[in-house]
Amino acid sequence: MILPISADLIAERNTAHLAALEDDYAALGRKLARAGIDIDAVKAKVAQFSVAVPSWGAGRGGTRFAKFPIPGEPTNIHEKLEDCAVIQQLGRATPRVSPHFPWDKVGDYKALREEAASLGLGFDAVNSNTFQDQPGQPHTYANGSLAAQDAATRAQAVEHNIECIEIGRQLGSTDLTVWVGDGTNFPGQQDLGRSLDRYLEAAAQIYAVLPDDWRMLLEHKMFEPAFYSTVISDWGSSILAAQELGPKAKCLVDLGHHAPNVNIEQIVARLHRFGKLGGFHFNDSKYGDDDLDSGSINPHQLFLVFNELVEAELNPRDGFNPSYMIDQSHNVTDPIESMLSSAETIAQCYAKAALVDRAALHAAQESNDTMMAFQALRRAYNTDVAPILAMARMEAGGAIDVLEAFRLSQYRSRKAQERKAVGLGAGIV
Ligand code: LRH
Ligand code: MN
Repeated sequence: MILPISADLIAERNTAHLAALEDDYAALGRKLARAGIDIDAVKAKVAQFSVAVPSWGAGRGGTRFAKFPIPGEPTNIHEKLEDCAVIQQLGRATPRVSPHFPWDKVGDYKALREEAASLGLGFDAVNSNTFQDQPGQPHTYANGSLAAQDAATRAQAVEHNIECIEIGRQLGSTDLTVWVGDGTNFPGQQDLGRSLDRYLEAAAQIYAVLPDDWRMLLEHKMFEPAFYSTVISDWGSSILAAQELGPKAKCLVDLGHHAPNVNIEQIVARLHRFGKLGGFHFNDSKYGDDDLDSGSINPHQLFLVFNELVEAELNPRDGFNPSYMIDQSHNVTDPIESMLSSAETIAQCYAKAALVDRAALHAAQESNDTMMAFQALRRAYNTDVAPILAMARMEAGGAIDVLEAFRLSQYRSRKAQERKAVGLGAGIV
């Protein structure tokens, strides 16, 4: 396996950081032991934890106003895979890539799967795209896709999703993520009931061809690109649609797809309760679907989501195997640095949630000792778990200080020499 960053550089920098890491790890180990927690057991859980990176996150993102490319950013799926391999080589927590079609379309998917494997990568959920028109496309999605009024347009959208499943089978995926931007900008523009019926009828045609070991992950979103109504706008619409479709249909929670201050961790608990928690698109936001770096605005919310996931792990419902994926738009940072930092933050929230003294929490909950219940979570949240993640990462061959190693590798400036420049533009990719 030829990996993009020099293993000697990683080893040399790890040697420089090792003594400090071992000191921090030992000190944290003593602190956790006093609470009856074995730090090596938590490290083992963290070593098993992983989150997929979005192929579309490897390039600079933008808004409707503008996108500011950086020299050396990837221009196709091959270069995106190379960059995702850097994130996996240094961080050791992102061994899978979630591709998006047709953005990542190639001629030979078997070869693409081998190419990814040669970089230490596999593929997670495939994402369909019926929110943009492609050159030469017979029917426009301007008035929707799976919920479109026009039957030929719905059929085209169904066909595209079935094509994504076929591609995914060749890539070794077992999940199809279906997000549709279908909705309206004006009251009365579409019948709110009939548009959902059209969506359900079309989604059922996709569901009908899902391979036995596959899942269809329905992604709800409150608004954008539609600004009056959205067909699958919230977890309620999503779980009802998933229940209507069948056991292989689950719900995907994109953290940025809710109104400000919505209790997302409770949505996670509800979807889990009914066996419909299929996956996540991790990111953060302050206002709308800002697609900011995970935990960069509200790390406590991300911790509380993982607190529900650890509780769910302890009380599994049918098929509890949520797909963890990042979905961010890197408008002002180097995408590799953002995904290294975000994967670290996500894994930190998982590790903190694993530190919660569940017996003390449950006892306080059962005796209505509100303060001690809250303190059981807060103690874990306040624990600096960075030494555990760094030790797990180093033992897996990664870098103790991922951003230092990435910058010292001068990977981006090397790619700026090799890759063609990305043109100015606007939009998410
Ligand atoms: C929609 C969304 C969806 C992707 C797109 C790139 O906002 O979250 O998951 O298809 O972003
Ligand atoms: Mn998403």
